[in-house]
Amino acid sequence: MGELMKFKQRLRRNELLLGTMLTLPSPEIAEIIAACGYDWLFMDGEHGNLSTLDWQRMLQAVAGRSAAIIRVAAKTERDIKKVLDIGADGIIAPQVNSADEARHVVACCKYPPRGIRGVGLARAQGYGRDFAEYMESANDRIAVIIQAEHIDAVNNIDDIVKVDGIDAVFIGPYDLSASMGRMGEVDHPEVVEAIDRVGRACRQNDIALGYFGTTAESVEAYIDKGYKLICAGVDAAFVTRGAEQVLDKLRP
Ligand code: 3PY
Ligand code: MG
Repeated sequence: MGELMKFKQRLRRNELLLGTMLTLPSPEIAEIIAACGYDWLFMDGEHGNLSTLDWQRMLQAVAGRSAAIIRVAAKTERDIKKVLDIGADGIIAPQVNSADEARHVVACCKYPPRGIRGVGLARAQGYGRDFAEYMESANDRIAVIIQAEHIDAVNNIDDIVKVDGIDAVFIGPYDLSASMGRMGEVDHPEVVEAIDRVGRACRQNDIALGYFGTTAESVEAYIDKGYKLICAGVDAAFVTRGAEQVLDKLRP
């Protein structure tokens, strides 16, 4: 549980948190990447083909070396409860486009009376051994991260950032660009201006900012802009690039 508090504390202190994305249902890859020293892992249940049991095995392999933040497939009480119960350090909710949706996500992450998270024995509380301590602190310890990745979210951002309980807003540049009719053009001036609008609203409300890029180079501009929750690279792409490099060197 120590790692859990540390991630939220570091987010609150506005420290740079470097992460990468895991999309493959492999405890071994999670173990290898965690051992590299990433601050956090973006475990993707939205596009990745991962079950709750896959995530649990991956969390066991990571063993607290990196914070494990799971992106849920759907912003439902059921999906969010399941990933928190297995011991995720926080969740990322995709496509949060209004203040009402943001309020619902926060409520799903919090036990009553603050929210609607169901109570049950699970790995998160040592299968019951740490039940009382977890119940007491979970509402404060779990990181609630919402994604701004649609032009509707940009247009509603001033209301969204006022919702109590949001720990970070994470930009999804690919979906955002797609929603603006510029799919994949993440550096197009109109897309960058939309992202900067989100950035300004978050800064005014003291909310940490996150950004995703497929390479180190693609996130550098956002680190320079003060974004702290950075996710660079994807597990499958690491394997592809490494394998291609060797073959390219050897092929006559
Ligand atoms: C996007 O770019 O749409 C993402 O969701 C990245 O996390
Ligand atoms: Mg997205």
